[in-house]
Amino acid sequence: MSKEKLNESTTSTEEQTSQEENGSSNNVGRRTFLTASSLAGLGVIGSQLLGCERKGGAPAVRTIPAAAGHANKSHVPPGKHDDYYGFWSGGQSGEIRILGVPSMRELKRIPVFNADAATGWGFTDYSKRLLGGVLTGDTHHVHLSYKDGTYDGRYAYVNDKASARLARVRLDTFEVDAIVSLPNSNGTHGIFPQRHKTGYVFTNSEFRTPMPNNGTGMDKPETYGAMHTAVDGETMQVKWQVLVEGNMDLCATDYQGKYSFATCYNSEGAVTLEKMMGNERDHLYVFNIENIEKAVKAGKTITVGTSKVPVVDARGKDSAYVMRVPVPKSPHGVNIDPTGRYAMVSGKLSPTVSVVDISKLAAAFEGKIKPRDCVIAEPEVGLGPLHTCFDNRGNAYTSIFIDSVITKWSIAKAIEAYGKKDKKAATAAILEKLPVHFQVGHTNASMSETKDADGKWLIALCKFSKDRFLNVGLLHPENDQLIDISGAKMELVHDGPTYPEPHDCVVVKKDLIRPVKLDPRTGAQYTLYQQWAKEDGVDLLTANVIKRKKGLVRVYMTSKAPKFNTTHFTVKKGDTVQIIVTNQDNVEDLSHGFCMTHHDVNFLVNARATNSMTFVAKKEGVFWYYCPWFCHALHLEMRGRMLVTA
Ligand code: CUK
Ligand code: CUA
Repeated sequence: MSKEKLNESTTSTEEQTSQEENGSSNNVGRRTFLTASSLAGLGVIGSQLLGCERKGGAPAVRTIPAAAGHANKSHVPPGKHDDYYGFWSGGQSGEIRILGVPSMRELKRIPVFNADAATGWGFTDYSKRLLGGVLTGDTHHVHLSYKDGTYDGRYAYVNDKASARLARVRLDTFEVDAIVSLPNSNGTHGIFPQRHKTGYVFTNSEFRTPMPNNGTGMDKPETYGAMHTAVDGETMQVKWQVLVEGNMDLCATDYQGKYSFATCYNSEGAVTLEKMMGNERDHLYVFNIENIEKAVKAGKTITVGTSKVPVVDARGKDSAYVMRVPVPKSPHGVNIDPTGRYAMVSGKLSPTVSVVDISKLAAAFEGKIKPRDCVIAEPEVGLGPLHTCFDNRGNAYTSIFIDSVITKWSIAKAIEAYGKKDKKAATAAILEKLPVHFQVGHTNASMSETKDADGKWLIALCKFSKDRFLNVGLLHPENDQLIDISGAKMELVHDGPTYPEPHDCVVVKKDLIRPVKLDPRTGAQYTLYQQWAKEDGVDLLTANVIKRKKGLVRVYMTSKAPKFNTTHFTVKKGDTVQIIVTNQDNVEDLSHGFCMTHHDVNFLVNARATNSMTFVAKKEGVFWYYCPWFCHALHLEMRGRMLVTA
């Protein structure tokens, strides 16, 4: 949609008066706010928003000029490694994906909240315990554990928006080791770990619900609330929650461990889209962790519903626990710059990014200044700003959804221009706008979420690829574009089609991640199998044992290429059978697996790992089981028989 058109449809907002205390130095042109009237008809103008012209209902066809060929920069020759690990959330796939950057080669998918036939995740006994029967998920934000402001290579955390869960991945094995359900939370969206050490991982509830959510109160949305939840990143236990009135979107933490942040796009407390866009300003919530911890310690808390987690009730007005910094309008992303001084809050329905000076927050908490006084710049970056990342030269890069650009701007110049009448200064802060293809959501840059941002690569995670790739039917790939930001100008170097729909990624220097190649035989999964073996008087490492207890038959075996040490066993029709396989190969990448034909049983057993799955023997007969992973010249012979008798 052209800007003229958008302005035309929004001029009425000029008459609206701000309901917030007005930062007098607010230099934002109101006319560019997006309003209910301009966006409620999204269905009508949607095709324009997406930049495709539809005539007479015919599908849009538009030739996209090929991007200039800078492909060599992203080329990593065969046999060579990438410089960075990219951790991608997997969106509705419920997984995490690992990419090499800059090649953008997909190296691995880590099943998290989804069921995965390749590995058996979601079907194996251990994964079932973690997932509790819920096999869909929606992962938006993946972040790693920190020490002293940079990644320590221990864990990755990821949210499940669909079922309010937080999962942790061990970065030695690249496997999930814990999943926690978050009480009193609906639509858990933004997450962020503390950056000074492995402390809390904070999560935001995006959807407000009645508190407690017990089947009453639907018609009183003014009483709904949402939770900012602190999970212990070591134990993965929920420590406390803060109850606020507005819905929270993205999450961030400072570098000192003093504050966590949440954008709030619905200060109206509405339950319909039109009404959620009523206010000119919403908020950045700032949570004061020390004060909250004190309240928890002193027992100044409530419990909500059936959960025993202590809850600090901070609804309604500013307190020692939560402060609301007014920012325009329905803000989305909040990102902290690598110096740790500024929180950048993207306006979404305002063409601005609000720069919050973190060093001023203490004075605002003490009531010495107004919360809005913490805003020290508000550059106009384009229509629909969503997320911001950084280089190491004082520049910020904001993803602009509606305009489909990445806007590069100077933080120092934006601060300088704030409040000045002189339009030149404001223009000077905006350095460059690079078109991306198309409708970019998140953007992130190499090491951008750490103090060691290095200004090399930027990823633009575009929601639509239109016709930039071969047509593959109804659902098109998304387009994760790689942009070189090391020079004076941004340079698009690679189009990366992705299966829907990663939202966010972090790009991490490869030396910071230290994966193992053989299962370390530590952690919760291995402990579970050791426990079973102990109960049954079995040695996992040599087991060739069948243990029968009421209705349950445990079959322990080992695998070593190209053999299972158990070549046949017998069970009765109706028995519940648990197959426990320990891989005795001490050779990296020598994975075996176990597939029981006709029983929906198929799982992976990595080198030195133990894994298991349970099924019911429903039908008499001889059934072959086999190793589904090509492990040896005699791999096809790696099999055995189960006899099911009447
Ligand atoms: S959200 Cu998707 S573009 Cu879930 Cu991080 Cu902003
Ligand atoms: Cu073991 Cu194939």
